[in-house]
Amino acid sequence: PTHLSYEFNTPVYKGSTSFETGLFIDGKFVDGSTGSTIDVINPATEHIITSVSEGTTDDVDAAVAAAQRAYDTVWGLNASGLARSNLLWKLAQAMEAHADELSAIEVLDNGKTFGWASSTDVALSINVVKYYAGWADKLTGQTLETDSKLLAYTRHEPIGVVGQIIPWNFPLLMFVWKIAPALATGNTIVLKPSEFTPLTALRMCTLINESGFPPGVVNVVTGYGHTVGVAISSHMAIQKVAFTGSTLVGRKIMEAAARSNLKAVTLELGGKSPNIIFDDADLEQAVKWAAHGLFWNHGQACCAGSRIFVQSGAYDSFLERFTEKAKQIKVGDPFDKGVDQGPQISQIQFDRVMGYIESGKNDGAKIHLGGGRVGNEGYYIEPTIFVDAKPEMRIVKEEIFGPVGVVIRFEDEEDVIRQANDTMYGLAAAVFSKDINRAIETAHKLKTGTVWVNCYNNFHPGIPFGGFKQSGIGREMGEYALHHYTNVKAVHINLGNVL
Ligand code: TXE
Repeated sequence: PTHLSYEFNTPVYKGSTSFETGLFIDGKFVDGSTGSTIDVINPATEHIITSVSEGTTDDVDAAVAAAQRAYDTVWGLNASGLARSNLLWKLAQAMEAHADELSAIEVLDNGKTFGWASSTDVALSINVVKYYAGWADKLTGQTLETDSKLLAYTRHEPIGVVGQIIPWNFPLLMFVWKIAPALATGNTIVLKPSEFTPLTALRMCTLINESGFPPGVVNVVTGYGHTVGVAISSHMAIQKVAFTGSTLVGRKIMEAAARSNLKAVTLELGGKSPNIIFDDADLEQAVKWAAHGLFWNHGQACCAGSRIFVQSGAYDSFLERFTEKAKQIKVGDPFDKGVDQGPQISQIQFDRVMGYIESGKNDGAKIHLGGGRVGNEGYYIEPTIFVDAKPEMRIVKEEIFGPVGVVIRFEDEEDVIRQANDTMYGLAAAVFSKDINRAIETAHKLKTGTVWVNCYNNFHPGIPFGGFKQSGIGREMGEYALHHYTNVKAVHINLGNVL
């Protein structure tokens, strides 16, 4: 199979990596059935980094067969919770030993800065693996008595072979959010990374092998959505599919699941999250978190706070300080020191984001800051703030997935809650106020799966994350995610002679 050897000689990281980039099936790297490959592009330079195997429907079949074999023999009901816990813990330790290397691969492949890759993507990924290592030997059902002579108990059994399809914005973190709860509960996996960012997933496969997971427990098939993704979501032997990506594709996954074997579906989709700043907020804090909420990961976060609602009394002062803050964001090579924002992931996403900026201008909103490309190589876009936008404009309604937000003035609580909830999405929201009663009351009225009060983008392995409305189905992380990877079996026992 194809192979990547890379020397990082950068201001923030010096080191090297070397790993195979074929399909990872049954514990081995193999070529795809047709032998064709997909080029992987560095978004900071637009140059090819390497190529990975292009998987096919046949390759998915081979991966599912390996996963089923592993499930039936060495995993599933044949591996104790303690054994699964130990393996997950070893994987977390292997990731710790290779943390800087994983961060560097993520920067190369995705364009996020080294600082964020290591402090968030890699650090949180390691903690998520440890968190689910802790669950693996603590999974229990219930005992239920309905009559003195009748006893029942429930078992939370693994589902079997599960399919997982992930996007490019947090390649390693999404890989771990998906595999860790599935492995803790005893499932085997066929996963497809994004065709734009397959590298950390493949590096993880070598760490999974080194940690001692039996072959076939985790299988990774790189390839395109319309081939490998469709094969996974419509596979008759895959009992559950978990997806993170666009709402458009989320719909297709559900359709494929419905048409094939009615596999269980969990979806983590897009958002257009409101960030509400009341007059009585600590403005310095609000400005800091609003900038982080909108511009973190170059706006490529499903929970990005892209609609910033500011109450009239604080509007002018917020806008002035927020603009100052956004101007300080240094856009550039994500391997350089002091850089805050790297490139968007691809030419397609660059064009899409620039298209939204154009649409905002054409619809009559005003660009308050930015709006242009940075440099002429790499997919860099200026931090961009729109004002004077109307609720029906595309920049207010649709997910832009770039460093582009709208600041909207509001008058009172009722008004802002109505506007905040006026969206098909319901992933996240934030409220800034020093009045804790007002903040909590507002938090409870927002129709979103997460509300941050006086902060933004806080994540913890134990706290569930997921969407209301068209932002998704199910929850990632926490105890909640375990439920999506188990089937509940009720066993009835007749202790007497009850009929
Ligand atoms: O995502 P896709 P794209 C949003 C964001 C972005 C837009 C488009 O608004 O601008 O989606 O991004 C696989 N069957 N989000 O087009 O296509 C695909 O190969 C099965 C939000 O890159 O949804 C990849 O592995 N799978 C989101 C994964 O789906 C299919 C993160 C996601 O890609 C498939 C990413 C199919 N028919 C984008 N078609 C978030 N929630 O964070 C594609 N895929």
